[in-house]
Amino acid sequence: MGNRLRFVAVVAATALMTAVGTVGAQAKAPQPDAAGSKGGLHCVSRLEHIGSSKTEAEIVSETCFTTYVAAVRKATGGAVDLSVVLSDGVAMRAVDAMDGPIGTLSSFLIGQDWDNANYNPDAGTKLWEASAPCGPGVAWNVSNINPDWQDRISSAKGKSNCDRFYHFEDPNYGGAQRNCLPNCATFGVMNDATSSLQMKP
Ligand SMILES: [Ca+2]
Repeated sequence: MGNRLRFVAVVAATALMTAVGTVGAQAKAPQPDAAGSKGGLHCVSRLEHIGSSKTEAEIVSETCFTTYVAAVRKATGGAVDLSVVLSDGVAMRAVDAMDGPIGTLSSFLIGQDWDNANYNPDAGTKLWEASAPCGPGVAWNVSNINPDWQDRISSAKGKSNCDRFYHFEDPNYGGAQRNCLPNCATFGVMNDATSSLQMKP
């Protein structure tokens, strides 16, 4: 077991023990998630930089899963597998505890958005996957998010050193904005209003 896998296993086990100790019966088994589909609530958008840019990016694929656990596994290239835990809520707390780059050489979870406020996954999550974490000169700007997630985002967390996660009302980074540094539990006037994003170090 490599260091990363050992770390993940320890985090997952710790989160599981915490959940059992504090919320007990709330945990429930995740749904089957063998095949990603457009029908699942937990969607991973893969980003690639456009041309030689290190900041402007485009969505090159989107895969949706029935569980958050399966979406995290996809977004991290399999490096973070939390299928040992009993619920998406426990898995989310395990990911919360991870600092620095989360993923492998070519797949990193760089940001998370929730349809609901307060990181409640019941209405869906959007995970942003990219080939590199945020770092000096490297950011991930999405000038127009997919129509199925426009005007939905109500909470957010930047990951993988993307400590500034900016949400904009209009495409191409216009209109009102909500700056998450890196987390926003609520969005105020920007609730259900996001059309473009910037994930920056
Ligand atoms: Ca919403």
